Amino acid sequence: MEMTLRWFGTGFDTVTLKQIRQIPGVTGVITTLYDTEPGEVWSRERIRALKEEISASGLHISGIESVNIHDAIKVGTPDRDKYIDNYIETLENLGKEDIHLVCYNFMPVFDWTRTELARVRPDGSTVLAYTQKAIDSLDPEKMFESIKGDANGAILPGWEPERMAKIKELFDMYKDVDDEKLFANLKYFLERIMPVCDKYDINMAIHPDDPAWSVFGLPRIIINLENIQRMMKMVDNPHNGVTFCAGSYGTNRKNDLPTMIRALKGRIHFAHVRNLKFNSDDDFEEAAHLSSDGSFDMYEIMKALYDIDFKGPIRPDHGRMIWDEVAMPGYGLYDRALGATYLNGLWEAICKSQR
Ligand code: CS2
Ligand code: MN
Repeated sequence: MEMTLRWFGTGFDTVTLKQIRQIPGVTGVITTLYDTEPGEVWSRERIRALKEEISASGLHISGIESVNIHDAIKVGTPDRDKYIDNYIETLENLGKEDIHLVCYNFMPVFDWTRTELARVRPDGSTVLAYTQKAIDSLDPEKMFESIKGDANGAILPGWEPERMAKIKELFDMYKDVDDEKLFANLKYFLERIMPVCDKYDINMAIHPDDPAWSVFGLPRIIINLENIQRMMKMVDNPHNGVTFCAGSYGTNRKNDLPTMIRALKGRIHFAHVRNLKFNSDDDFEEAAHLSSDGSFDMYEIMKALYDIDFKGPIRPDHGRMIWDEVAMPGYGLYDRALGATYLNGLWEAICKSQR
């Protein structure tokens, strides 16, 4: 595996490449062109400029998170082909610039969903949290309004204000889309992009829906092993794989994370490793990466990745806000650096104990 950190780009991220370079063992970044909109073509020039900026800091691009999917593709509207053509052009440009990993998601309307962005934990740190009670009493169209005050001024990934301004239209677009329709639209998209992935050896890594169940009655399909296997079978190509996000699959306590990892051998192209603390089955908060701070056995998760001979990038995922840092919720420097260091420590111990 390669240890990496997500970086949103100069002007968007409070964390600098220089800081990332100084986290022991982190050699790559997972990045994006944060100011592009879903459906837009990424030019080769901009991709190259991003690459050069990152390599000048002594790091390299380990993958893209995300090239977002236009809603027309997820809904399957008549103009979807135009947006798929653009997506293919973006993949071609990434391939020509020697980038071989793309994380994306197929969640309708909202990307990840949390009801709080700054829940205070006993140690005084703040974290993202979810409680079903709050969702049940919330008007979905007010969701964005209800959390944006806690965003520390950051644009949250997947919660772009331009999209949220059209929230009514978005809900309307999805009104006839159920799980089956969403699967069919995903299949259509994957079938069209696989030739370019084959040509440039690009691994597509779908990110799970977070939380891993339907929110506000919207269909959500990338939620458990059965559905991932269905997705992989319906377009059976090794380039059609997954981002194994422990914190997202782990929201559903029926998902046995190490077992899932072992079952997905060869098709996990990217891993997000983080921990959650459950207060009840439908109330959880994000914890430090350390096993004892949350509900997951992080050793078993890393061990499973080791056992399947995982060679792709791993990144710590959301971190707590600690030491008075002001940053995008989940994406400060300090706690993710602690997370990366802890995961590297587990990995070293696993490797040495296997000798
Ligand atoms: C991320 C997602 O911050 C997060 O929760 O894991 O926003 C993720 O980047 C996207 O869903 C991937 O497309
Ligand atoms: Mn994730």
